[in-house]
Parts: sequence; C-alpha cells; structure tokens
Amino acid sequence: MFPASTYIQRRKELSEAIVNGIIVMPGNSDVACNNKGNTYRFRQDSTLSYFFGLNEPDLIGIIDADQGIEYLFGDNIEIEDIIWMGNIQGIQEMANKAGVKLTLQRSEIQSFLNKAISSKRKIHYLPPYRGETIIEMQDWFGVKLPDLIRNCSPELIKQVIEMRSIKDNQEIAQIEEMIGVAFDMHTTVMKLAKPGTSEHELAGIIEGIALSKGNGISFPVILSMNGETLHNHNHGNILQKGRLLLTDAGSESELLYASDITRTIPIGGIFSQCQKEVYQIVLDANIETIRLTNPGVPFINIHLAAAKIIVSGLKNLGLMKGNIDDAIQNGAHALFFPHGLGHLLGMDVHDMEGLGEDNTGYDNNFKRSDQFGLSYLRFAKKPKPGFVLTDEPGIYFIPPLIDLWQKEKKFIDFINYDKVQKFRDFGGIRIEDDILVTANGCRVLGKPIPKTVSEIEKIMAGC
Ligand SMILES: [Mn+2]
Repeated sequence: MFPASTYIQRRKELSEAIVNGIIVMPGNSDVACNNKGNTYRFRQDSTLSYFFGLNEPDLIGIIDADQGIEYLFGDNIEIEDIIWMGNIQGIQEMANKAGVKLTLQRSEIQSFLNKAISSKRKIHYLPPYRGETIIEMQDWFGVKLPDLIRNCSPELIKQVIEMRSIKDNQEIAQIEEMIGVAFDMHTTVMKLAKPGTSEHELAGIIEGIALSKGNGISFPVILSMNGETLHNHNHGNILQKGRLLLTDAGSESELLYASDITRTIPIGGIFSQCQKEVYQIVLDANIETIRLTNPGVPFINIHLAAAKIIVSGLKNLGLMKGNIDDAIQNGAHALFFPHGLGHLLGMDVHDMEGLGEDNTGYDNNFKRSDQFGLSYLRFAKKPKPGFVLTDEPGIYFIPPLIDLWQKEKKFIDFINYDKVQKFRDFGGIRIEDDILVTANGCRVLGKPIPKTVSEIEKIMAGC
C-alpha cells in the first residue's frame, strides 16, 4: 500500500468535489470458479483500491460528502477464519491502514443505506460490472439492473476519471516496475521462440514470470503466429521458422498498476527482407507518434499521423496507391490498421473502461467516429501531463477482411488487392510502448525493451 496519507488525500479531494450526498464504493468479493469453495484468483475493484488501498474481499467504502465522514464496512475475524486462512486482518486493522476512522460490520450496510434512502439523500455509485456486486446492489436499492445502471452518478464517474487519469510519481513508479516485469516476459519470449516450440509453452512461461514478480498478468496473454487476430488468446500453434510471432502482454503490481507491451519477432531469429520492410513502417509509426505526443495535440491527430506513416509506407511497398490523405480520410488504411493507436493505462489495462470508454477517451470537443477502424480509437482527446497512454500502431493482413473488401470492390482506388493477396500468410505486426505525457511532450516509461530490427535479432541470436 501507499502511505495512508495518499488515500486520505484522495478521498478528501473526491469528497470536496462531489459536495452533496454519500458515495458508495463496493469492493469485489471472491467469485466461484467451479464451486463456491474454489474461487478465481481475487482481483480487487480498482476504484476501491484507488481510494482505500485495501486488497481484501468483501469491503465497502462509504464517503459522506456532506459531513466529510468516511466508513469502512467489513467483517471481524473469527477463529474459523484464522484456522483456514491464517492470521488475516480484521476490519479495524484494515481501516487503520487506509486512514479510515469508522468501521461497521458488513451486515449493517442495508440499514445504513436505508437511512440515507429514507432521508432522500443523494447516493453516488459507479457502474457495477460483476454479477455478485450487481445482485447485492439490487437489494440495497430495491431496483432491477436497468434502473441500477441508470441511477449511476455521472458526477462521480467524471470526478473519479479526472483524478485517476493523472498519475503521481508513486503510481508512475508502479507502472515502471511492471514494465520491468514486461521486459523479462518479452525478452524471455525472444530467447525461447525457437521453431518447434509451442505457443502454449511460451504463454505459460511468461504468465509465470508475471505471477512470480507481481500480481500476475494485467490481461490474458496474447501470443500468436497469427498476430493479425488482434486479441488472439488461442495458443495452439507450434512455432514455424520464417513466421512472425506477436506477443502482447503485461503484468499487474500488487497495487494493481499495469504494464501493456507488444513486440513482434521473427521465428528463427532473422527477419526476412519483406518482414523487415513492413516492420520498419510500424516502428517508424511508433517512434514518430511518441515524438509527436504532447498535451497540446488531440490524440486522434497522433492516431492519424500513425495512419499516414502506415499508408505512405504501404504505398512504397506497392500495397496501397493514390492520394495518401484521401485514403486516410475515407478509411482505406483500416484494412491494415483497423484499431486505435492507444488507450489510457493505469490500474486497469484499459484504464477505467468500466466507467465508459467515451467518458475516459472523449469529451465535448471529440465525438467518436463511426468509420470502420477509427471507431475503435479508445482515446481521442487532448491528454494532460500525468496521463499514461499506450502507443501501439500495427499492420495486419487479415485474410477474411481482405477477401471481403476485394469482393465488395472497396477502396479499389487506394488498395492493390493483387499484391495484398500475396501477404495473406504474413500475420500481423504491432509494437506497443507505455508513455507518460509530460508538460511539453511525453516519455517512454520503463526499462527499454528491444524493438529495433537489430536489437531483436541480436537478443534472439543469444547476444
Ligand atoms: Mn494496449
């Protein structure tokens, strides 16, 4: 945990910004996997963790914004808990760590809320996303799911996003530590990706690294020769010499901060000339967009700058043609680059996505596009100093999409389908770094992970 003063300060800021009513923050509970006694690995709710720092199940934090009083609801430890779980903390001990003075038993939550409801106090809560929490909250407020969601507090969503978007030095240190773990994960893949090895084995080894050095992976490992499938969690292939291997993986710290890194490497250790040419386009897009990112420029413009580098590179290779700006404006590049350049990163790998993607990445000045490709851009607005974003351009050859567009004669003025068809076994390339927006630019966080052609070939050669 950070010092209690961090959480006290965060709650104070929130309480002052919300002004009226009570803020209810349910933490997560254990979730049954195949039976009640065999649960999934516990993952705390990020917002509860942000404001209270506690990583135990079955807690509820309440902040009374009118009176500036905070409560922590949880249970005392019984002898049975000690027998089965060891010397775990009771609610009072947890409250002390979080700097909260008042504790109540979890069984008292309903009567506490009933009082607030009957005196018509404003109740603020964030959109619930877990079945267990939803069921419980339906009881608390006597409403069904649609109303439960409808009654979420826009004011609380806005304030939590505002606070969590700006990372302080303690949070940056956590993210950088997790990029250090991602360094180990990705360089391990680089060293072990020999022809004949299975994807499954590599995925398991790097997940183990994340578990041995933190709280595990920050999202399910993406590791595949079929890197053109953007979120490919199928690890069923045996590595073949000459193919590319895309790995998108990161780890999560005990305080729940994430890293999210992608590297693409040649199986066998040497890029072919063709792979090298496409790789270099993606790398140029990655490096140039990092150079361009700063608080004065909307991130959508940086995304479009990546698209421009990709289109002009593909034009040089004869895969695209025509006017570059027109191709981008019409969305023709999305055949090769169908996703957004990046997203916020923090305690969630897509930070605060549960509070609404448009609430985190868009504002009054930026509305989400409905154009294929651009519509997947998760973050479009101007970033502020302290924002942590990913920068992850890519080029993919997705055979079903190529065939569909060719059949529809889509963008025939911009795409050389005959040439593109020759790349249908190419796979995909993505290069992803985590960046911190500063007062006048940005910096790549963490220990640099090999990403140039020569750096990757060198480490794969065992140097
Ligand atoms: Mn990412």
